[in-house]
Amino acid sequence: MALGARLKNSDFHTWVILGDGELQEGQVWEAAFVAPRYKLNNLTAIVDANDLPQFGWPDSSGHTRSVPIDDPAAKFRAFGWNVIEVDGHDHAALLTTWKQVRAFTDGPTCVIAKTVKGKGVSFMEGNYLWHAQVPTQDDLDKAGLELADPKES
Ligand SMILES: Cc1ncc(C[n+]2csc(CCOP(=O)(O)OP(=O)(O)O)c2C)c(N)n1
Ligand SMILES: [Mg+2]
Repeated sequence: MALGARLKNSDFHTWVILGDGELQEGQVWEAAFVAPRYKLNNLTAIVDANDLPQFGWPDSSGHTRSVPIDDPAAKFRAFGWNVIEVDGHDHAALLTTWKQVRAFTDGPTCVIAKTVKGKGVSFMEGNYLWHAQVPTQDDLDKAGLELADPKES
C-alpha cells in the first residue's frame, strides 16, 4: 500500500497494526526489509506488544504460549526502521507518538506499544483464551463494571 501510494504520487499514510504473535509470520519480515530500502516515510507499523501469541512456536519446553518474539524493537531497528517504544495504554503518550511519527520523514516508523491483554478486566488480563473467546452476558456485565470504575476491580 505504502509503495503503491509513492508510485501513484498519492499522499495517504498507511498504518499497520501487528500482533506480536503475528511477527512470527515470515511475510511480515519481507515487508519490514523492503520498507526502509524505499524510505517509505508514509508507512507506520504499530506492534501490539502484549507478550502473548494467539498461538505460536513452542519454546524448548514445548510451551506454545511463551513470549512470541524477543526484543521486536531491536529487530525493526536492525532492518532500518525508526523505532519508538511506548506504553500502549497511555493515551497522552500515544498522541505524542503519532506526532513524532508524522514528524519523522527519513523512512518508516515502528511503534512498539507495550500492552496487557484484556487490560482493566481482572478475569481477562493476561489470558490468551480471550483472543477469540465469546464473552457471556455475565462476563460483559462484570467487565463493564470494572472498566467503568477501575477502583471496584
Ligand atoms: C496465517 C494467518 N495470518 C493472519 C491471521 C490473522 N490473525 C489472527 S490473530 C493474528 C495475530 C494476533 O496477534 P497475537 O499476538 O498472536 O495475538 P493476541 O496477542 O492479539 O491475542 C492474526 C494476524 C491468521 N489467523 N492466520
Ligand atoms: Mg500478542
